[in-house]
Amino acid sequence: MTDLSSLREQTLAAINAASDEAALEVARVAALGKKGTISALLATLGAMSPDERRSAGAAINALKEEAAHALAERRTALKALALEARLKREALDMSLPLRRAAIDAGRIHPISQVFDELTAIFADMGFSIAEGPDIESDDYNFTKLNFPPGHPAREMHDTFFFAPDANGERKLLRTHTSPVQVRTMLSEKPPIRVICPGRTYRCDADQTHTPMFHQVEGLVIDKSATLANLKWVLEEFCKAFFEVPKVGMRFRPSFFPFTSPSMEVDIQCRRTGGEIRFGEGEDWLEILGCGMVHANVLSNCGLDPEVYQGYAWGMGIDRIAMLKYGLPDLRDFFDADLRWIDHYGFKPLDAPTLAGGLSG
Ligand code: 2NL
Repeated sequence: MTDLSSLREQTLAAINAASDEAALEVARVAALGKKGTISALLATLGAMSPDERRSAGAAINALKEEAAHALAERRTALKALALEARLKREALDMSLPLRRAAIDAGRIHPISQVFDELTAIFADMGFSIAEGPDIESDDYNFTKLNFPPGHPAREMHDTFFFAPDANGERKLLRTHTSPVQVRTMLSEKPPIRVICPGRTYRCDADQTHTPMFHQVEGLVIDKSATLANLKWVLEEFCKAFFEVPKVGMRFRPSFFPFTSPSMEVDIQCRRTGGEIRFGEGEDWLEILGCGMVHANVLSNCGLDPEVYQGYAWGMGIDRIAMLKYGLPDLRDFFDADLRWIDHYGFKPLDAPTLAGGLSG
């Protein structure tokens, strides 16, 4: 019986010392497995006399039951411990800020937004979008547009010139998007209705000028494309863009080498305390230049001015983006400041449409 009581102590100690379920299984097999200590004792019963068997059998079976009970208790305790450890390990930190989904974190730059708005407005009027290279020939940027070499109007378009190539030709960074219209006239048959958005460059840098800026120009060529049509297109554009039901417009005579007659266009507005409202008030704000395409430009681009005529206009995107969205400083546009774009930018899924609203 001393054997039995020390076996009992050993077995219970091993069970209670098991620190995880695997160790507990080892203890179970050692005591109650086929070759376990208690199973071995049970196997000795067969060789005993009936009397011995009665008393030893009861004691051994009691030990077996006690061991089984201890195993079950230890298993429950280990499960509880494991759960507690897991809860501690996997605790949620409620103080962490929510991570913004990529689609919510990105913002559309106001210039891209204005490009998209212009695209929606002019696409609705049957215009297509044309694009061309930023690096242009002198011919497409100037000469074909009726700025011959030495013409004084070239002085307003000082830009960045590349070293002469093998033919002595000096490429340049385009000073307006007009060369895109030149390319369109040279490659397509009238009727032509295009708008040409893009980057443009001039040798200029101060509070209101950056060396790279953005323009949109429009061009219509047809057998009959008149000044009256031009005025209608621009008025529809202004109402749609500034999101007002009507707007006063003023056409003042001006000069551009590529148009004749040429005009600058002002729109009616009211300035109150740093805010501008369009379509009301007594103030005027210049927003674009326009005119009838010069006969020289038509013939330089392969169109017979006796058959075709056209109108064109051009405007600075950066400037109209500043006006529409109340952006105070042009230089902020190009600083790549994430806080600025977060504040002034537009949500990527709020694409401007005429039906759904241009600026949300
Ligand atoms: C302005 C004025 C203008 C044009 C651009 C143009 C293009 C061709 C032929 C004729 Cl190919 N005209 N473009 C016409 C008038 C004015 O821009 O102040 N832009 C910021």
